[in-house]
Amino acid sequence: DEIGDAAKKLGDASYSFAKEVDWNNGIFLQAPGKFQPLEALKAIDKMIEMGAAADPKLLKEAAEAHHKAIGSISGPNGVTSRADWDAVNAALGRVVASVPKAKVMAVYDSVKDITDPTVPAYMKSLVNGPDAEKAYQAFLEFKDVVAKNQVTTASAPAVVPSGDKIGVAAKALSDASYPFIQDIDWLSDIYLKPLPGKTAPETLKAIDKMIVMGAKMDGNLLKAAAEAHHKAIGSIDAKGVTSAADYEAVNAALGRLVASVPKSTVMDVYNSMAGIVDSTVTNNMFSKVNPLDAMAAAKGFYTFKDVVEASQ
Ligand code: DGD
Ligand code: CLA
Ligand code: PID
Ligand code: PID
Ligand code: PID
Ligand code: PID
Ligand code: PID
Repeated sequence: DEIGDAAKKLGDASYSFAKEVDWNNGIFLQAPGKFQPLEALKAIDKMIEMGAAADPKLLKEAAEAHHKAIGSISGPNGVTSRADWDAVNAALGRVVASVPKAKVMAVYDSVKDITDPTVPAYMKSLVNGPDAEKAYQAFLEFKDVVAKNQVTTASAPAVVPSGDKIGVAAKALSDASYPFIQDIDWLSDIYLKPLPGKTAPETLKAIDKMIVMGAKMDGNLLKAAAEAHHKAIGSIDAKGVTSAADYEAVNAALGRLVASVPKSTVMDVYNSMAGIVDSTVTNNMFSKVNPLDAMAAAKGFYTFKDVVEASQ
């Protein structure tokens, strides 16, 4: 297709840049300017809306392309192969073309709002400048091809199941865990801190398992889960806590999503995460909330999971 051909040209002009970027740099975990959690949440919300509007099949293919690309990484900078670089660009170009332009620009504008204007020049200073300029020029040509193939209306909204066992169980889980949710400091910057003692390549292995799980999920249920998060963001209070009803809808949506993939795929995520999250992290989280609330939430979760497993 046209976007695939354009991605080859983009690769010709941008792969030297890709090789120069230190993909393992811890700086990418930092906020791109002043830490403003509620403004950042707005930007995430625009990405969620864009994801919810995208063609689920193309999202799945993009996740698969990223998984493949992780498999061909080489060298100290963590760069993927030239062929996989092109394939990721093509897949993302197709995702972008599957949503109306305004949804893409809403992401751009909201990310701009939280990005310090000196960030781009600083990033450029870390690589060979002319290579960055060449890559940007090629991106501008690529985007014209994407725009030419872009839809003007979003894909249909998700079909949300109702009256199912997971929905019923989600109410019990949410009643048991909402007090815990209200104890958590959602506006803290601790969630942006690197995991103690873990390197980027180690963390990437766990992310890869999540990508694999995402690629196997039912596309309609994934879209429904994204829509539920978008609605939940719309009802947050000053501390970032969503309403009880929207929290319940998120739990129901995520439970159905988990049930749409094999158990072993879920356990691969859990086991890889358990390998990088040590008990100092979970104990620290626990120390900041009411212990009884956390234990009631945990009990609720371990009951909920049996219902999910039964529908899996
Ligand atoms: C936890 C889990 C939460 C950990 C929170 C930190 C996670 C950080 C993730 C960082 C992600 C980095 C990348 C993000 C993206 C970056 C983008 C650039 O507190 C365990 C041990 C292992 C815990 C770590 C693994 C958790 C993995 C969960 C998957 C998360 C995937 C999502 C990641 C983020 C991305 C989302 C999009 O399981 O867990 C606490 C448990 O720790 C406590 O141990 C459990 C035992 O496993 C269990 O067997 C049992 O003993 C239990 O239960 C205690 O404790 C007992 C009774 O048995 C119960 O019935 C009940 O009564 C209970 O007590 C009541 O207290
Ligand atoms: Mg989420 C999970 C935040 C958008 C899909 N997400 C998580 C949690 C964290 C979070 C609270 C990971 C850390 C953890 O396990 O803590 N997400 C979060 C934010 C946003 C967001 C702030 C921003 C909008 N997510 C989002 C979107 C999607 C997802 C758009 C796609 C639709 N997210 C998604 C999935 C999962 C998460 C599939 C998870 O599996 C993971 C999670 O919650 O795992 C348990 C602990 C969790 C909480 C504090 C909240 C849940 C409370 C449960 C139901 C009860 C508590 C149990 C116990 C005390 C602790 C967990 C024990 C553990 C062994 C499971
Ligand atoms: C400017 C000035 C003009 C010239 C110009 C110009 C530039 C405009 C630009 C630009 C626009 C632009 C847009 C970009 C957009 C990037 C969007 C990224 C979206 C990320 C998402 C992430 C996610 C997910 C995902 C799916 C999940 C939800 C999420 C589901 C259902 C200024 C040059 C024209 C770069 C969507 C993918 C996992 C949140 O206009 O004179 O330069 O760049 O998890 O969804 O699961
Ligand atoms: C524009 C203007 C509007 C019209 C429009 C428009 C277009 C927007 C577009 C577009 C946005 C867009 C985004 C694209 C992004 C591509 C990103 C590619 C990333 C590839 C990576 C590969 C890799 C890896 C991997 C992980 C490793 C690092 C690597 C570590 C730690 C402008 C059309 C709406 C195409 C990251 C995955 C293995 C490098 O808005 O008027 O057209 O395209 O190895 O990580 O090692
Ligand atoms: C233990 C001991 C026993 C008792 C027990 C026990 C506990 C086991 C547990 C547990 C397992 C477990 C699993 C959990 C899994 C969470 C999985 C999260 C996945 C997140 C994903 C994120 C993403 C996306 C997304 C879609 C995108 C891709 C991504 C596309 C196409 C120890 C109690 C049985 C919690 C997939 C969603 C946006 C990467 O066994 O005695 O306690 O928890 O962006 O995909 O866009
Ligand atoms: C298990 C064991 C296997 C069988 C199995 C199994 C089950 C795994 C499961 C499961 C995993 C799972 C995960 C669930 C996670 C739910 C997470 C809910 C999060 C809700 C949030 C709501 C909110 C917001 C929001 C953003 C705001 C904060 C809030 C800020 C900055 C165990 C079946 C495979 C259900 C985060 C979105 C508005 C609070 O593996 O044997 O069954 O379920 O307002 O952010 O303000
Ligand atoms: C213990 C012992 C067992 C019993 C038990 C127990 C307790 C475990 C616990 C607990 C685990 C736990 C985990 C918590 C996790 C919270 C995760 C929150 C994530 C929030 C995010 C917010 C954000 C943003 C956002 C984007 C911004 C950055 C942020 C930028 C660029 C010990 C009870 C099971 C509480 C990700 C989205 C706005 C950070 O296990 O016997 O008690 O709690 O602002 O992006 O700025």
